[in-house]
Order: sequence, then structure tokens, then C-alpha cells
Amino acid sequence: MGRLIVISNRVSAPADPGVGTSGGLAMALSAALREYSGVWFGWSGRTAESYTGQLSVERVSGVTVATIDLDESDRQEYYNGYANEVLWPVFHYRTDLAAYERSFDEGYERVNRRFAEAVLPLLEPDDFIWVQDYHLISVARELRRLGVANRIGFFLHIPWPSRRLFTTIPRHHELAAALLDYDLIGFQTRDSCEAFAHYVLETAGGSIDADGVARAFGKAARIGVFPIGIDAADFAEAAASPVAEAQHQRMRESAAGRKMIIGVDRLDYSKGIEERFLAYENLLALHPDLHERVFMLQIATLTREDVSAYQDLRARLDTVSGRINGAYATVDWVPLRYVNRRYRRDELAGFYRAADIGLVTPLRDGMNLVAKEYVAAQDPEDPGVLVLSEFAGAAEQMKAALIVNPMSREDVAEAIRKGLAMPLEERRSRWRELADGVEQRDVTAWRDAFVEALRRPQPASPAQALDPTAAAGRP
Ligand code: GDG
Repeated sequence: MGRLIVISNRVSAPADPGVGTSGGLAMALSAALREYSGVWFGWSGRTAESYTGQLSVERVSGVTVATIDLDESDRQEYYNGYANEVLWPVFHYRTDLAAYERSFDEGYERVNRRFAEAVLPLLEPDDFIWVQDYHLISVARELRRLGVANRIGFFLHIPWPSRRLFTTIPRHHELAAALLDYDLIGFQTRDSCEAFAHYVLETAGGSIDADGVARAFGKAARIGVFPIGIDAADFAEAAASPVAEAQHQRMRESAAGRKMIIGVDRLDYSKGIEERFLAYENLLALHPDLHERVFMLQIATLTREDVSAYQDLRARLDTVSGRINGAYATVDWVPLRYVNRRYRRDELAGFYRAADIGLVTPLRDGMNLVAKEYVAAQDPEDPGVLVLSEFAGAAEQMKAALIVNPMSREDVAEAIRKGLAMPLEERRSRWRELADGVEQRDVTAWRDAFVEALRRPQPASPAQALDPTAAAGRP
């Protein structure tokens, strides 16, 4: 079979998986490519004085890794601008944070074109191309313009918003039409896939066939649901490693017999960290009996620090965490340990294992891999309890978690209280069900399902189906 060419905004060389500090997407992609003699292409993360399109190619653990540098206006307009100040907020239901600037649109389309032009020399006719995420919606359209006829798939890691929200983006038609240049469009959840289908039907005036083919703008693409998983076996191994065990012990000792709650997130407004702090504050206010008997560790790694909404959130979190500790701390009890530094993956696994409650309460999330990692890291004999937002994609699968509305302080505080008091038997049976799902629907299952769907015969576009000259293969 043809090679797999993965195209994503950032590329991180497949590192030792136990140790890597890469985020969820990077871990998933290196796992996906490990078994294919694949190519991984993307932005190096560096900016040059002016754009050259020069490819840097290296071979890492059997994967060809190819990158380009962008220029400073690309970083501002494409990455910080259109991707992170338009698409990210709107797709996470935060239209109030979206900044529509013409230069952002131009930067986005320019970089998508640059990606297509730069990857072109690496392509062979039977390669399958798999484009990742919201930064690169227009890459297939640009590749088609360059004459590329290969199968091209797209996977959206973040939610697809409801139709009314998506249409707040001034160029929504153009984005949706560009998506239909893919052969296959994958979503994390049924909810996202249905929202896209709704747009196709109601706004684009298109149709959805019984076999899941969306037709609009004179084009056709198959749509489907492919919930991403973690490398569960690898994560369980990391959790059993000496480093994880040492961190587990360290946490247990520093807990001094107190119950531990953990949150791990990129410092992002979609993750609901501020609302989580307020819920925890509510718990402490309502339950004085829990004082000095519980603590929360929140790891919030810094991201997108150039974007003002992230700077504002960081300042608010500093304030709220300070207020909670100021109000409740005693000389030997800090109720909220709030940490901005980044840990190794195996250290993280040890922290998860030490925690009685995994608190995963995003306001919106495509999937949320932390929920799955928390489950994979537990001791089967004495597992902790997962408290999960109904607005994380993971909630479609992880029904044995305590499902909460992250906007409700009372709801979240009550779930924490319930989790802390949950009998061992119930913890075990809920965990068993969650762990089976995490193991079975892991990152390999995700990759195989997507690639298999991409290789399946693709639908004819409506134009081809209706136009006899096209059907006869003439131009
Ligand atoms: C996007 C979508 C979707 C965090 N702190 C540290 C650290 N992390 C790792 C976690 C986890 C990853 O980052 C975060 O993954 P999430 O899935 O929670 O969220 P996003 O980064 O927003 O990812 C999301 C995902 O793509 C995949 O499709 O699930 O919905 O938003 O793996 O462990 N890792 C290390 N040190 C840290 O301090 N090593």
C-alpha cells in the first residue's frame, strides 16, 4: 500500500514515548507514523527573515520528518491570528474572543498554499495524505490546484461548532467549500459530525447521502466519526516505570494522608480551569469537614503566550488561586497547588496514579486525552475516580465517569465530594469499564480506522457523476 503522508501545523520528531514532553496530538501522530514508512511534514516552529520554502528533511525512527520555516507575518497572521484568534475561539464556542482581521484571512490562505507547494516534491502518486486540524483546512484545495489527485483526508481535533456559531466567521462558505476538497473528513464525535452535516444541509444547500457522503459546492467528501485515543499500552508502561513510581511515592508522602485531586491542562480558556477553581472553592466553602483532608494539584502548562486572551486568563488564574489559598490555607496545608511548569510524561503518569480524583472539566474539548491518560495510569486494585465534563468529546465514550456540567460550581463540587466518598467496589467497576474503552479504542485503532476509510473507494463528486465528459475521463 502507498505511504502515509501526515501534514500538521507542528512536527515533533518521534521521541522516546515514555519520556517525551510533547502534547496529545504530537504523541498520537508519532504513534500513527511509527508503523508506516511515512512522511511527517509541517512547520519547524521557527521563523526566518523572509520565506524561502526550503525543506529540511531528516530521518527519525523510520519516519521522514520534513519541515519548513515560516516568516514573522506568517506566525502573526496564520498561527496567532487566524488559527488561534478566529478558528480556535469560534470552534470552542467563544465568539466573544474572536478577532476578525483581513490580514489574518490572507495569512491563513498564504500559509496553507505554502504548505501545499512545499510538500509537493515529496509526494508519490500512490501516497495517502492525511492533514491534521484546524490550521490547515485549505491544504487539499491548494494541492488540487497544483494537480494532486491523491486521496487526501482531514481530521479535526477540536469540536465542529453548531451552524449558527460557524456562520459568524465571515468566510465560512470558503472554509466549508475548501473542506469538501478532501476525500474524507473525520470528526472526534457524532455531535461534531452532525453539526457539520447540518451546515451542509441548511446553509450550503447540499445533501448527505445514506452512506455518509456530503455533497455541496459541486464537490463531495465522505464524513465520519473517528474518536482519537491514547497509546494506552505505552502509557500504562510509563505509569509502571521507576520514574512514575518515584513521583507517585513523592506525591503520596507530600499528601500526608490527604486525598488528592488532579487537573492537567494546557493553560487555555477552553479547559475550564478558572471555573474548576471556583468549583473547588465552592467545595471548600460548603464542606469544612474536608479542610486539611484534601488538596488539588493543577498543572497548567503555558501555551500561546503571545495571544492576549491567554495572558488575561493567566492573570485571572493567579488571582483566583491566590484568593483560595489566602482564604483557606493553614501553616501546613495548601489547598490548591497551582503549577505552570511542564513535567515529563512518566512523571505525569505517577501524579495521575497518586490522585484520588481526576478532574477533567473543559467547557468545550474535541476529545481530551488527559481523561484517558488518567484512567490508563490508575492502580486497578485501588483506582481513582474520573470527573468529566459533558462538553468534552470524551464524554461520548466514557460514560462510567462522573459526568458534570463544568459551568455549574455546585455540580462539580458535588461530583468531587461523591468521588471522594465512593466505595472501593464502585470505583473498581467504573474504572474497569473506562479502562476497557481506553485500551480498545486506542490511538492505533483511531489511525487504522481513519486510514482504512481513506483507502476505501471514494464517492464521485456531483459534477463528475452528472457530467458524461468527466465520467469518460476527459478534462
Ligand atoms: C487537542 C484537542 C484533543 C499537558 N501538560 C503536560 C503534558 N500535557 C499533555 C497531556 C495530554 C496533552 O498534553 C493534552 O491533550 P488534550 O487532549 O487534553 O488537549 P489539547 O492539547 O487541547 O489537544 C483535544 C487532542 O487535540 C487530540 O486530538 O483531545 O480535544 O484540543 O496528552 O498529557 N505532557 C507532558 N507534560 C506536561 O506538563 N509531558
